[in-house]
Amino acid sequence: MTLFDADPLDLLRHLPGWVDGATADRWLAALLAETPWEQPQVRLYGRLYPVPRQVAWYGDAGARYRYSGLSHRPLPWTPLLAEIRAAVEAFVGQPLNGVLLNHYRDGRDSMGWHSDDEAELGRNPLIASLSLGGTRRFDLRRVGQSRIAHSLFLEHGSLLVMAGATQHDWQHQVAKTRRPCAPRLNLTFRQVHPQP
Ligand SMILES: O=C(O)CCC(=O)C(=O)O
Ligand SMILES: [Mn+2]
Repeated sequence: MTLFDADPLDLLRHLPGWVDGATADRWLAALLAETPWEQPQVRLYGRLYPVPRQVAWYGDAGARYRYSGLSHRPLPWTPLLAEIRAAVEAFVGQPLNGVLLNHYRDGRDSMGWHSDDEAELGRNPLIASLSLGGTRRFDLRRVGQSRIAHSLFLEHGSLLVMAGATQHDWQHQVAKTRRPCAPRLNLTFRQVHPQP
């Protein structure tokens, strides 16, 4: 069986409990403590706003990545992130040369509708997204439509793998919520092809 077969979510695999609870707890505590978080500013209608979450970009030397309107030089892999990358690469069977860490401190932190369609990800990128900490809802809608077509609850230790044309046909978001929720980390592993 291949990792991906037919269904609207055919290009998406959600694997709750991909990593055991004790390991997920260890990864969460260490990453919360050791990551040099940043909160980049984005320009919206001529004004600068901090993005509503904290981020960090790690990767192989040269794996520059553009997000929030700026090109980011990667931080070098830590032993822990190298360990997690090796486990994810072994699972998906593809190299992944960078990881974007997102820290959602509480329900006010969020990520708006977008596709991961930056040029440096190539045409049909495989993106492997590990969730640690509080559960948050991950919504999907078709490009050009406002209706949410699918929602997934991304739990502690789950892996979501997006592949193929997901990023052409679909957008995703992690919406703000008024429900109390524990801090959440999301690690999206990507293969970046630096642009000239
Ligand atoms: O936090 C998530 O689950 C989604 C993160 C995401 O979409 C991204 O980093 O591009
Ligand atoms: Mn995304």
